[in-house]
Amino acid sequence: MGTFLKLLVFRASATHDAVGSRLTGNQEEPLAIMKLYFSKTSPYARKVLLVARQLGQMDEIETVPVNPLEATDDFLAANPLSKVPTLVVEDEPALFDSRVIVEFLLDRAGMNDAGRAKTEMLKRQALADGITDAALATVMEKRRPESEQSSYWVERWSAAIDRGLAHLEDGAVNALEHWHFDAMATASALDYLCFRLPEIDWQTKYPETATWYKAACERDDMKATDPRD
Ligand SMILES: N[C@@H](CCC(=O)N[C@@H](CS)C(=O)NCC(=O)O)C(=O)O
Repeated sequence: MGTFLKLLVFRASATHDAVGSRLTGNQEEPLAIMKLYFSKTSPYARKVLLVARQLGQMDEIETVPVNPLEATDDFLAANPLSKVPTLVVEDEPALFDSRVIVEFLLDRAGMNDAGRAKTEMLKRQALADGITDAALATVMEKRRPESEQSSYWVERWSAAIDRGLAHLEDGAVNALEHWHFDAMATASALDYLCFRLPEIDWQTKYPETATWYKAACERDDMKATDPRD
């Protein structure tokens, strides 16, 4: 872990120990010391929310909905790229993108073991995020005037999604037996495909991945973060 991140983790947990809760009457209420800029329909933000839920960190996080396409000054000051998710911890410079935030939350929970298994999980997360990248780009392109859309790029993204799914079906999905961040990234990516690009009939073509996806969708945290609600 780099010095900067170590410092952030230390400061965040030290501050949390000191002021992480406040007394209201006789009840102790957790105090949110992290602010997550998110959008309900962002699959990257959904992944981060799933990780935070799994790590029991939601009490410490204030969620702030933003439309990154119509960003406020507050949000742009936090993330010059104007993308969600973005995490602000106390008065420290904001953290982005979603993979950096996942690392930070795992560190904060003391659950970030390095090693070969972690590298494989990062790779599966990259695969899932890559499918999401291609799907999101397709969705955005299709919202542009038809005459301005690039069929070259839409076909390239479509091919990337299909190869990504084939790679999942060929084995990566078998490694997703535990609900770790790689599984959360994959579930978010697959559900984004169903949500925004239902015309892609990937579930018939990739049945093992479809079975895994259906089971993931039964989870309470997946239901609680469903972008359709
Ligand atoms: N690599 C980034 C991607 C984040 C991203 O592209 N988020 C989209 C929403 S799904 C966004 O904020 N788009 C606004 C923009 O690109 O201006 C991550 O993993 O966080």
